[in-house]
Amino acid sequence: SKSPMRVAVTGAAGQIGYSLLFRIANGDMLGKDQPVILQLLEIPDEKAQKALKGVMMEIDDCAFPLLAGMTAHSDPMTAFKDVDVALLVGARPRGPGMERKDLLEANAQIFTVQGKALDAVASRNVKVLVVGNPANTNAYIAMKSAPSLPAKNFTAMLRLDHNRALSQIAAKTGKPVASIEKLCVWGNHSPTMYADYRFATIDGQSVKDMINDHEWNRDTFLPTVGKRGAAIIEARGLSSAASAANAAIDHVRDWVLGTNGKWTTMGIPSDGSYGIPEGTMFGFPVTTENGEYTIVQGLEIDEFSRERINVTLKELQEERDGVKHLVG
Ligand code: NAX
Repeated sequence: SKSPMRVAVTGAAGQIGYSLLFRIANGDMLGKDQPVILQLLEIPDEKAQKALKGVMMEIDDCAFPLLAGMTAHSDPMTAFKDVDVALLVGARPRGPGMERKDLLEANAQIFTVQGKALDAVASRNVKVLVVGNPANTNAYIAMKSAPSLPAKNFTAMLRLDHNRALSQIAAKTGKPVASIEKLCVWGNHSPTMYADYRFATIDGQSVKDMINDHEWNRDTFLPTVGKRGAAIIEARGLSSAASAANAAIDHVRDWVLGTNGKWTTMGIPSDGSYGIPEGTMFGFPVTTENGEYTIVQGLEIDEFSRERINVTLKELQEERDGVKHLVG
C-alpha cells in the first residue's frame, strides 16, 4: 500500500476547515487509496486551540480508514514539517473599522511567516494552495518568502469562481455541469475576476453561440459570478464555507491526479503568458498532468476580454504595491 502523504491545513478550526478536513481524511482530495496525515495549524489563542481539539475529536469519531495520523500545532515550523500539501486557509478577517491597507498588512505578515516556515521545513515538492483572502496576494507573499522552493509550487484558489461560473452556465443552457468544457477564469479572486466562456463547449458545441447574448455576459453572468460571495453572505449570514472547501479539494485533486486534458482554472505565478507580467499570481486556464500544471496557450484575447483582464491585473498590482515594503 502507499505511504501516507502529509497535509497541513491552517485555520483548521474555522468554518472552511470544518468542511475541508473531513473530506481530505475521506480520500476525496488525494485518492481513495492514499493514506493521509493531517498537520493542523491554528493561532496560539486558547479558544482556537480548544476548538481545534474538538474538531479533531470529531475526526477521530469518523474512524476514517485512510487517516494515518493527526497532530495539532500553534507554530508553522512544526505544522509544516515534511508536508507534501499545504492548504493555507487561515487568514486575518477584516475587522470593524479596519482599512483595506491594514488588512493587506496583517495578512502580509502571516503569509511571510508561513512562507518562511514552508521554505525551512516542508517537502521540496510541497504543493501549496492559498485560500485565505486576499488569496492571490497572500500566495504571492508566501512564494516570495520561500526562495528555496520552486515558485511554481505556490498557487491561489480561483476554483470556487470557476465552479460558480460552471453552475451559472449549466443553469443558463439547461445542460449538465459535467458536459461543460474549456471554461476559465482570469485574474484575481475578487469581484474583478473575469470568467470567460468564449472557448467553452458542450458536447462539442460552442457555449458562446448557444447563449449568443453579449449583454447577458456583461450585465448578468459576470456580476453574478463576481459577487456570488457577497450574495452567499447576504443569504446565509456567513461566508461560503462548504463550497470553498469543495473548491480547495477540486484544485488539489486536479493538480495531483491530473485533468486528462481537460481545462480548469488555477491561480499561478505567471510565466509571462498573455502579457501578464512574470511572477504575478493570476488565474489562468490550465491542464494538469503528472503533478504539473500547464497554461493553455494560443487563446485569442479580444478587446472586451483584454479590458477585463487589465482591470483585474491592475487590482493585483495595487495589492502587491500595498505590501511591497514588507515583501521587497
Ligand atoms: P474563519 O474565520 O471561520 O476561520 C479562519 C480560521 O483561521 C480561524 O479559526 C482563525 O483562528 C484561523 N487563523 C487566523 N490566522 C491564522 C494564522 N496565522 N495561522 C493559523 N490559523 C489562523 O474563516 P473561513 O470562513 O474558514 O475562511 C477562511 C479564509 O478563506 C478567509 O480569509 C476567507 O476570506 C477565505 N475565503 C477564500 C475563498 C477563495 O475562493 N479563495 C472563498 C471562501 C473564503 O471566503
